[in-house]
Amino acid sequence: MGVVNVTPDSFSDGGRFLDHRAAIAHGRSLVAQGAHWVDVGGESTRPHAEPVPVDEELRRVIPVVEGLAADGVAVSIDTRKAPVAEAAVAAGARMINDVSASLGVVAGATGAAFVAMHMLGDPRTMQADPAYGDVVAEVRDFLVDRADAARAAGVRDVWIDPGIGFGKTLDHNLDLLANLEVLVATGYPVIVGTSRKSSLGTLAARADRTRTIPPAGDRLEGSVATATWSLLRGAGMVRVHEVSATVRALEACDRVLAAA
Ligand code: PMM
Repeated sequence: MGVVNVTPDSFSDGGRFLDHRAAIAHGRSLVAQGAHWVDVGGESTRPHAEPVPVDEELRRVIPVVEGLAADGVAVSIDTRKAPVAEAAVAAGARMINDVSASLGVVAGATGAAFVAMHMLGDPRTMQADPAYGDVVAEVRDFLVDRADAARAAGVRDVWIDPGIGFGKTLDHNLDLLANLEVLVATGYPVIVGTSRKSSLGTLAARADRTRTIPPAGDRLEGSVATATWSLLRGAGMVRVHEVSATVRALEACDRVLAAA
């Protein structure tokens, strides 16, 4: 899944694709690089981000969803708002990617696929000292509950996502990635989004033996490594910004696996 953020302030690519034509062109190029899905979002969920009004989110995303869907692209809408999800599906989106895991009923009513992601709190507060007893078990139990509810609401294609970086420290994120098989064992297909996230900046600074955290656009190696790790450990999809590099890495791993 390739990412198109139509926002002024996303941590990873904020401001680059606010123009609808640029966003559509970027989505098309991600498909040409090998993405099966394009995830279109109009509200930044980076730590401390303020919510965006519905009208503004609609204005940002609907023309982009329409433009890509008209080209036959499988579009996912990244939103926490029912009216945005409904309008996006009406405009051609086939999946609702919901970081609040609360739109299962909307997905059921519209016939869209659904991603239930785990987040502790909301973007304004989530990185203020997140704490768990057992992060892997708690995330799994939450996701199974939300996924079961979405199924009961009539959604046929339900995905679960541990929500890397959403109310989690570096150690929480590593724990979730190291124990991905616990999520895979639920039987729900798993999607993972590590791309460009701040934990990877921290790890890159350690690898460089400096204290300088590289900016979001310079975290490719960790993004590709963790996407590859996730797929090898059983995830069914990864959400990434750099599609071409990820596809190349996966192709190399696939060849090795085929020869094993
Ligand atoms: N991360 C972001 C936004 N949406 N959706 C899912 N399912 N999983 C994620 O990890 C996720 C998401 C934040 O990153 P961005 O700035 O790249 O959109």
